[in-house]
Amino acid sequence: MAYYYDEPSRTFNEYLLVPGHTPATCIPASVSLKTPLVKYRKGQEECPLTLNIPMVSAIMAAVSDDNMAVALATEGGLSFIYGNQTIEQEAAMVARVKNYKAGFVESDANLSPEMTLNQVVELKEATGHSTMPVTDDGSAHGKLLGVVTERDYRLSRMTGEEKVAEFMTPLEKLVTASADTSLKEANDIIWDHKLNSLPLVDAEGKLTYMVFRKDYDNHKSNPNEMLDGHKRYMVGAGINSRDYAERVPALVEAGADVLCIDSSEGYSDWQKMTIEWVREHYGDSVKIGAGNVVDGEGFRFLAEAGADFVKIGIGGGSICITRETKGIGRGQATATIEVAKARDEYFKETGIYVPICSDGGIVYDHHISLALAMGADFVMLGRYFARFDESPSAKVMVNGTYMKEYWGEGSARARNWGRYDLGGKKSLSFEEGVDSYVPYAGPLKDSIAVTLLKIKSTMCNCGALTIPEFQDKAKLTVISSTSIVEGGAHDVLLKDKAPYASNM
Ligand code: RVP
Repeated sequence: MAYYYDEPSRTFNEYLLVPGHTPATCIPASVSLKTPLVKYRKGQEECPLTLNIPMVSAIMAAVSDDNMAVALATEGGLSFIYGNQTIEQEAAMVARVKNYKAGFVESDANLSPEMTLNQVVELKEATGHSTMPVTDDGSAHGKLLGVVTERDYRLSRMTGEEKVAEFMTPLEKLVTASADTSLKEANDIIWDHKLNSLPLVDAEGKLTYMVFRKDYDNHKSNPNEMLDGHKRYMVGAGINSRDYAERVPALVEAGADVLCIDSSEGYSDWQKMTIEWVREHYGDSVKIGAGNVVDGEGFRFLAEAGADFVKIGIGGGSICITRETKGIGRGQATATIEVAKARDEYFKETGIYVPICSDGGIVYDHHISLALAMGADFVMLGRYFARFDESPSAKVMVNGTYMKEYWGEGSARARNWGRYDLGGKKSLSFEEGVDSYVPYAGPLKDSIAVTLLKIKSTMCNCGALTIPEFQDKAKLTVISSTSIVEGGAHDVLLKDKAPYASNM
């Protein structure tokens, strides 16, 4: 006879935190959101990989490319580059993150000396950049001949047909620095010479990077940056349980800091075999997460298989219709609570702490706080990150409002058979995801700051300065459907929706 659970499976929206005592020392500025990403012997050693904020971006083509990875690592989180692309393409994205030098910009608005002022204006409009290096072949790494900024031309007094060579600031009048200049040195030169930008050139006079005054200021104001031992941004990458023998070496070679098997259902021999292959070839030096599971049994299976972290969630993603198409899944809150219990039991038995990640179904910022309180070490979000400038998807106008496109990996658009197929014909037999729009939300930096502040405030209301303390002290209550209504604005006529009322 089938097994029946005693309790219904619940979502985050059905829970609230009951505040605890807040000591005077407990203020958001003092809260640390550091959290372990991979397994370790808690209490006996340091976790080898720690997130500075408990947020990672989903392994999805509409969410996590190299651009998003740099933006999120800057804020202290981590992206998992999507795996539903060729091995070469994915490895190239990882390599671009690892080679990205914060503050060093590969110019995307470049001129050749023969171009005209009209073309300069066009390029400025297309890229939004007003400082343009002039190189012999008009490329980002050609021989540097000069620079054009808005101070070099006056549209009202020129015809537009003038050649760049006639009005650029030529090389001999520019301050430049050698290619091996550090960011700190570049900044000193910028300040000493009152510059807005500094071109770096190699021994042959070829342009390598531009350093801009404003970027250095940005770089300085990111104390949470996720950097590796060589001060490079950290990045994760998704893999599947099919082509791992080719994909893993390419990603490791490209510099991926952590991998994650991306599957809608992870309690399977395929995942075990993938982890075993990684252990056999790389020992513990390659970190690999697995999932997704929704109960303690699934967690234990993957922990025993050697997973470095375990991801939770089936069917809760905003674009996911797995529950409708296959009738499998579990409310995200219940799944998180149960897996957290299994994680703690496993720790008691073995001394090994395997971090868990609640993946999907985060609609409001406070859902992140709830997931953490329920025991998640970090959360994975797709919809949340898809809304920002930095996500790879298109920004489109729909009925007068800007939207970003967001589609599931199980949608016909993504055709990510590696994530859904259970063996056989290497194709998507039916859809488990939809194609959608999400409201455009500007730059990641602005929204994530508000989200993190909300989490820290909630933690302070519960008297906690760290995530483990929060998990220890949190008191959670299931709420009735009428109290959900009471929790929003009610019985008033809303004048306007408050900004940041939710992240929808
Ligand atoms: P959300 O943040 O609610 O948008 O959910 C993102 C998660 O949804 C992903 O991390 C993944 O686990 C899941 N997903 C991705 N594609 C699909 C699908 O097509 N069903 N589901």
